Amino acid sequence: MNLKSSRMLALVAGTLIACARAAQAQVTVLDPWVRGTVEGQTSTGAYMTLRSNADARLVAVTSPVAARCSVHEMTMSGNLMRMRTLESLSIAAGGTVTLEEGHDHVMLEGLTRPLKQGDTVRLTLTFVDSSGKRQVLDVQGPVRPLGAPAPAAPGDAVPRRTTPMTR
Ligand SMILES: [Cu+2]
Repeated sequence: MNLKSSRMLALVAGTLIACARAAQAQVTVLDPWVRGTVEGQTSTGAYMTLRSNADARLVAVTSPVAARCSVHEMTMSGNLMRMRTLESLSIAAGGTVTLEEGHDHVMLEGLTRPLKQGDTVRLTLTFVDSSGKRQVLDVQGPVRPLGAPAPAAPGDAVPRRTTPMTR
């Protein structure tokens, strides 16, 4: 094998390794749930913990029970809590992002029906990794009634958010 062809081989091998790495990006959704509603209420929140072994972004959420789903960031403006739509939500490699009440959450708007305890809500989450590869995950979130305490998050003992958000 001459020098030129061995260089070519190294280049091909490098590309294959890069592809294999990109293919490994895997997001896991833990403990999804949705807050129940009362008659006439048209929006609610969905909560969950997201984990990824590689850099990834949550870029879209859809649900059959809502006309629109988006990721909202909660910020304090003086004494007022404000919600703002995020274009995407970043999860760093090996990191965890928790969406919980009073903090960042998935907003379901234009609800097609009231959500009662015992219902399950399907959420379809689309993630994109750093190579542009998409991963679509369907999860089923149980409905917890208004006023019921939120379940203990799996990572309660660790800081709520370990990865920075995309603004
Ligand atoms: Cu919101």
